Amino acid sequence: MDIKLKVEEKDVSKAILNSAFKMWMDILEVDVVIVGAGPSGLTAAKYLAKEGVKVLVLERHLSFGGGTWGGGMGFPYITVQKPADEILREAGIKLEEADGGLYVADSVEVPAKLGVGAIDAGAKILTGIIVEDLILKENKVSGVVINSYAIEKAGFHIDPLTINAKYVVDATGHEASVTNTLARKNKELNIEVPGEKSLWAEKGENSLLRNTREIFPGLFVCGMASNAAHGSYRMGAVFGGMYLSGKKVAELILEKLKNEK
Ligand code: 48F
Repeated sequence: MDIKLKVEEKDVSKAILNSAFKMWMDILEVDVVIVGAGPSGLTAAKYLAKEGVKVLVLERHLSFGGGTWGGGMGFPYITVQKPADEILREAGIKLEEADGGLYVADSVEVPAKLGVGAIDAGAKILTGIIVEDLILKENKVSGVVINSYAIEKAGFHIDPLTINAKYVVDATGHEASVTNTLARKNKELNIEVPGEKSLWAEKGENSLLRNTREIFPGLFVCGMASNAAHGSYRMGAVFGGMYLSGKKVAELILEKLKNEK
């Protein structure tokens, strides 16, 4: 096989910079920013983008999938229960039946296919970006303040950039980092973020759906962030509530967007 691969260094840089510039110009204003590309955030992104909503997912790590990859204590499987199994089946994920009404899925296949599903539906996932604050105007969240996670990690004092959004979703998992930031920086809003309780799987799963809501004008919580924001239980390596919470937040936002028209 005699193949000659042609490449000029400056063309590589030019191609990357041109695409990055176009992309950044396009995402400065979106309908919905989802903070965190874990199971709930990716599910929300897919169901919003599928309906033509302009969705941007911001994830501080270089990979998407959040706390799914390692399964339970490093054993590469997660569990899901009805009716959330439908969300995984729709994404083409293989499920095996287990005791107690559970299904088991491969913890690498799940985030890979959920990510592809969100991207194919039209969502943009941007990794390596941390949301460090919110734009708060006239008592409404109207966007996010972002920085490179590498810059944050290095501890450099470099000012951030911003992205405007009609709605922001805190899908940051156990930390509920976006809601925490809002509460910490704006004491007069009297937002309490009690943090999650210890583990009680069934209670945790069910409260997750109740706690998935608009917690402050313009700011929604979903996934584990919604339980952390309400002082509810954690649930361990059962993920049904996460997918249903992502779908629910998408439905709540779709309703809001519809009423705006
Ligand atoms: O933690 P994570 O997977 O959130 P989730 O969707 O799912 C929780 C489960 O993984 C699991 C569980 C089992 O049911 O309880 O823990 O609620 O994903 C949250 C993502 O948000 C990112 C973080 O890196 C992770 O990938 N993240 C957190 N804070 C920020 C952030 C931030 N400020 N900016 C950007 N990304």
